[in-house]
This record gives sequence, structure tokens and C-alpha cells, in this order.
Amino acid sequence: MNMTWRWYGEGNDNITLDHIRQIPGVMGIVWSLHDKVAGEVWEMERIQEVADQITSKGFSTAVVESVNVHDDIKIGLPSRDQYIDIYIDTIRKLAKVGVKVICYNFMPVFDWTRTELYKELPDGSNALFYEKAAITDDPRQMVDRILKGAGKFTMPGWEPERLARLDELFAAYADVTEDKLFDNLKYFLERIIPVCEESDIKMAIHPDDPAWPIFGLPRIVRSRETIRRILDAVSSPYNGLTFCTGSLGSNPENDLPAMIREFHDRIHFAHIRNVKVFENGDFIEVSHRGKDGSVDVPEIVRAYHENGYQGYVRPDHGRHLWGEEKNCRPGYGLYDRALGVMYLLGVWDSLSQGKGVK
Ligand code: CS2
Ligand code: MN
Repeated sequence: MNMTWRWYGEGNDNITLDHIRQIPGVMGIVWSLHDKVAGEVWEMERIQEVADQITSKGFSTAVVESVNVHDDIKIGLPSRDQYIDIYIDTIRKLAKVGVKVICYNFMPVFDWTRTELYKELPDGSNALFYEKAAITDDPRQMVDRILKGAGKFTMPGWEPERLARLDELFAAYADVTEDKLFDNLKYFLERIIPVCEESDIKMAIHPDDPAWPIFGLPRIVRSRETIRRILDAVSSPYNGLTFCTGSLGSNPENDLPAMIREFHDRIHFAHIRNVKVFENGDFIEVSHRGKDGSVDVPEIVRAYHENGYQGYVRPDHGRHLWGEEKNCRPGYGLYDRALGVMYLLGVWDSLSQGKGVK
């Protein structure tokens, strides 16, 4: 597996490329132009600038997360074609700097959803938490809480300007059923996948987080069946998956190792993290160690290893340790993710038994 690290860019991340170089085994940077809102044009000069920063430190630029999909595409408005044209333009430009995988999601309105960003764990660290009962009918409360918690750090999918229009957005999605959202995804894929094939860039859809509908909004990437349906809709290998164990693991009914064994040849990017799911359905993010949560991380790594997985991997969210929450993006501190890298590589190397499996 090819270990990577998500970096939010110069001046937009408390962690620098020089910090990342000191984490053993990290070969690539997962990047994006984080100031771009969905549907905006990505200029070649800006792309080149970030790619140069990354390669100058010896990292690969192969994975971009995310190029966000405009709501008009998800809703299926006539204006979607113009936004798909812009998306295609970005794909072509990214190919020029060696990008091989684009991670994106198709969640209406929100990206990942939590009710608390700094919930204390028994060991004194803190992490992102989801309390089912705290998700009421009114999403405004939750949005305000998340944006306040993020402070000066921007979070993809949580753009304050867009969320200021929350009522308008919810109204626009009022008629978008699960089937309609799926059809709109299919329409999007049918237009972009031929360009991806030409440009040798694989699309990797990220699962919905949590893996169930919230606030009455449909969610279509949440289980073995829903994923199979998407992969079958456009059967090219360029229509692939980001397999996020934290997102899918929020629903204990998802048998994650079995899903990896089934989908491995369409998984282009693996997000590996652990969550602890409580009996009432609440969940909290915990260390990567299998025993600390509900996700059997060693078994996950084994499922990849057994299939000779050569794709990109990253630790996803981490806990906030040693007081770092005062100055890091929620879920994206340095310490727990670095521990996660070492744990994942440790399991992988022990499975390889010195045979040097990459
Ligand atoms: C990420 C997602 O932080 C995370 O959970 O894995 O936010 C992911 O970047 C997006 O859903 C991809 O568009
Ligand atoms: Mn993820």
C-alpha cells in the first residue's frame, strides 16, 4: 500500500510538509485547492504552484481530495451541465501534474456530520463525536456548533457562505429522493468517466458519514448494496471508491473486511480509521488500534494485504492529543494520525514478513 497524508496547504494547515517528511513511510500528499468552492474554475497556475511545493519535498501529488461537486449537479438542475464542464476542465488540468485519483463525495448539503468536535475520551484526549439524540429537526443548531468549533480553520463541505443559505439549500433538495440522487450521480459519472479514462485519473467516491440519511436528506453511499449499485451503474474501473472505514463503520451492520474483499479492485483510496459505536448508536472516533474501537483495523489491513493492494491509503481523522486541539483543524491533528500511520504500516509489514510487499 502507498501511504499518504492529507495536507491542507501552505498557510492553511498548522502541519508543514517538513513535519510530514519525518513520519516514516509517507510517500504522497493528499491535497486540494481548499479555497475553491464547488463549481469554481481551478486555474492551472494555482494547481502547478501547490504541486511544485509538494514535489519539492519529495512527495507524490497523485491524490486530490476533494474536488467538490456543485449542489446543482446533485439536485439535477439544468445548470448542472455547465458545472460538469468545469469539473471536466479540472480533471484535465490535474492530469498534467500527475494526479491519479480524485476523492469526492455526493452527500447533499453537508460533508461528514458530528454533534461535538472535542468530546473527551477516558484517557484525557478528545475527538469528534456523534450523538444521535442531538440531531434534531433543525440543522441550524448543529451547523453553528460545528462552525464555532472549527474556529479559524476551514473545513471542506462546511463553507460558511454556503451554509448561510441553509434554508434555501434544503428547499432545493426537497424533491430529491434517494433514486433521484442516484440518477444524478449516474448522469455525472456518465459524463466525466470517459474524460477520466482519457486522462488516466480514477474517481473515488467517498461514503456518506454517518452511513444513514440525516435531516431527511437522502444518502446513497452507505452499504454494500448501495456501493455495488454505484459501481455497476458505470462499470469502468475509473468509477471507483474511497473506502472509508470510519464512515462505513458508523453502522455496525456493514461488514467492512467482507466489503474490501468484494470491492478491492475498485478501491483506489483507503481511508483507515477507527470508531467506537455505542449501543444507542452514538459513536466517537478513537485511536487506530483495533482494540480501542468497533472497527477491526488489523483485519481491514489483512483484507487489503491478501489482495495485494497497491492503492493509496491514509489515516483519516485522529483524536486531538497533548493539547493540540488549540491549534489544529478538528480531526486533523498531527499526533494521532502519525501514530495511525505507524500502526497501519506495522500491521502491513508484519503481514509481509520481511518479503518487502509494497
Ligand atoms: C474526509 C471527508 O474528513 C473526512 O472524513 O474523509 O470529509 C472527505 O474528504 C470528503 O467527504 C470527500 O469529498
Ligand atoms: Mn474518510
